[in-house]
Amino acid sequence: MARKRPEKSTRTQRLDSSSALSGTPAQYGEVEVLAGTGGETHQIAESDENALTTQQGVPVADDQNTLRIGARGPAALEDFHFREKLFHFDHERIPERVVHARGFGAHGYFENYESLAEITRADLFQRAGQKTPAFVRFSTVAGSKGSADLARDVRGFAVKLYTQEGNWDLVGNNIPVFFIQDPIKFPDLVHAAKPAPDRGFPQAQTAHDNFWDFISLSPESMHMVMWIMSDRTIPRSFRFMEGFGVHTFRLINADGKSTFVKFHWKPKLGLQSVVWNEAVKINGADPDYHRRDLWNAIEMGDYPEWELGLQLFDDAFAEKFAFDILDPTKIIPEEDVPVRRVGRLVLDRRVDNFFAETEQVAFCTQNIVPGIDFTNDPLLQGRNFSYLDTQLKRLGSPNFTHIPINAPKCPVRHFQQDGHMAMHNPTGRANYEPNSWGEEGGPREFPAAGFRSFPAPEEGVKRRTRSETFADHYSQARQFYISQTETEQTHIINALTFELSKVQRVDIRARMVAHLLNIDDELARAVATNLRIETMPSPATAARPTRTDLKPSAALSILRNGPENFAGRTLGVLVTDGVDAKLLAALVKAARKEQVVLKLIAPEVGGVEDSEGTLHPAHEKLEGGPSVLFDAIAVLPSPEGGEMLATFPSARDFVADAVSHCKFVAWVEAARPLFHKAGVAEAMDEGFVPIEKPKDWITFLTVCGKLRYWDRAIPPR
Ligand code: HDE
Repeated sequence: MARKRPEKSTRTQRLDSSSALSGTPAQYGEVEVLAGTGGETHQIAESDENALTTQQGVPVADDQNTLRIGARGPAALEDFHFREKLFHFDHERIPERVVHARGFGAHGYFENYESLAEITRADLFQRAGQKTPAFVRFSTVAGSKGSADLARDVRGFAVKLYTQEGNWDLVGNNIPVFFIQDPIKFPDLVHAAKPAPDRGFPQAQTAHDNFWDFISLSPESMHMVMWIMSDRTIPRSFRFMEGFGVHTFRLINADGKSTFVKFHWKPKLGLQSVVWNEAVKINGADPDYHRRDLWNAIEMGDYPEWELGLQLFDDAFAEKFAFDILDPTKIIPEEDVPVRRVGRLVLDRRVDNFFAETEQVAFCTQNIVPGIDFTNDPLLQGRNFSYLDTQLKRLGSPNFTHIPINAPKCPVRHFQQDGHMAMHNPTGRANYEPNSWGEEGGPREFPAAGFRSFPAPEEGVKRRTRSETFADHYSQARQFYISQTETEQTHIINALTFELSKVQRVDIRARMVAHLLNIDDELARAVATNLRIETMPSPATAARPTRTDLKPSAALSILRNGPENFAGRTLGVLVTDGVDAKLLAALVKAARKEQVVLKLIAPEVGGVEDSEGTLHPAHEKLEGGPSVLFDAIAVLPSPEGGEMLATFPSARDFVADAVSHCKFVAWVEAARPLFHKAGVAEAMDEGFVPIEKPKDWITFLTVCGKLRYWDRAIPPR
């Protein structure tokens, strides 16, 4: 209902002398003034259209002062506005997720390339070009909501697809295997990884005794250990990582035929990670590095994209495959079952409200649609219980599907009713079925096309057990390790060394080395040497001997699956007053052509004046824009600027870090004094690209397609 416009001349506002500056008038005595003449920035509603109200819709006249008896007297209990405001504030938080608390989401769509009707009757796969709305939430696992983005951790890759036949949640990770084989171990795994119960630290990291104690007592986790110690757990951005459904699922066609499937998400921009020393520094320089990257990419219209890949196989393959397809600690190498790319996922819309969307989104592995079904992967079966249960705790009501982000975008008709916060309430008399109320009796079962479980025959003895076919814990760990490039193997050795060096109990360190001996002898010996373990332990007792006949798989390496171009990456350009105007203009042009993002870094954020007198505002002041935030750097000072930068520790770090992180460096002659002081002048290798004329930028940006100059050795840290 429209409210009456307040009379301008009768409204009062209280001012203090500082209000014009601060924009937040406080009360130091009362002054009667005309509405709208308050502080310069403090705005007063001129009409009811933007009048502040209480939750009950009552217009609020004063939101700066509580109601009190006398200027220095007690507060009045009848101040309903104050009480309502504080009451709501006190209850603003919902429980953070026990795992995957820190996450970031975005909207988009899935587009199907071709009809997959032969394999599945799932509606979203029926027609070429069909688009299905999607919401994706990426996350880390161990850290709290406020932890830093570049913790060494698995990343969640949870996709909600709002299909015409209900919501399908594919709740995956950026690693295709998991630590454990039985869901009953999940609380133990998570407890061991999270801060210790007595001290409440360490936060968002696995480099501590409890984690490695549990892991070293759980040989089934060794394959996953290889993945988490690789650079997969320090991705450059969500945009450059793969996603995996992990478990084997079923696709069911209209005839009821089942095909086994493993789901993959392949990033269009290729795979890319950072190095550990860089990750540590990024966490300090920009703890929101990954969420900012996703936000910025979408804001710039550079929409992140993944292709959905299917590994499809039948019972015959499952029978002859060396490992159990129900074992979530195993992959099926892409060389054995190729990944068929069937569609693309595009993220083209950022959230409007973080809480409403990213925080309240409720993924449930049990959310599947006709045409998709579960298998007996024990972890998947356990997850199907856990996710629904956790949503009730977090969102507080069985009506969490009424929240827009969780609501299906297809018709929903049922007799479930009432409960906290019920938003959609049935009308009419019938709230049960079967009923005799005819057309007014509400929805009915739909045998023709409703969801039916695949009628897999099941039998067995009821007992607590683990299948014999799950017993090989080392062969695929070894296969992963031998599939890595030398650089990546070095990173795995360094990561294990770092993590185990933080473990105080020497017996736990040795126990891990005993497992590594079952994976790769050189790996185990390198880690043992780095830890200075004087007496090599015996290999851990293995339930099955390690197979050495598994072939390396190129798909498992990040570096073998890079993009070979620099598109979507960021170049940090260090400039000073007097920067060569022509070179800078040519760089801007070349970067635009190659879809590279430029960030100008300058001694002052106000910017620099180029050699022709044009002012270029900087994106970052030098101290706020260390080179760890960029994929490559260009150092373009004027001659005086080069001498000046050489005296700045932050400029020296800018260069030295980029070099030690194997980044490509574009440079002009005037950068030499800085290089000299940064200690890199002696080591200028082919990763340093001199820029003398505008077209040198093309050479540089082409070279940057390799992302890093790995030939520059990184000494173990
Ligand atoms: Fe989860 N997991 N999980 N998980 N998981 C949760 O659900 C759980 C597992 C994954 O962005 C929780 O809503 C059990 C594997 C992602 O909101 C919880 C087991 C994989 C997300 C839960 C697993 C995942 C979660 C916590 C072992 C990769 C974040 C909050 C049986 C395939 C989803 C929540 C988001 C979240 C339980 C193992 C991925 C507690 C019991 C394997 C991406 O229900």
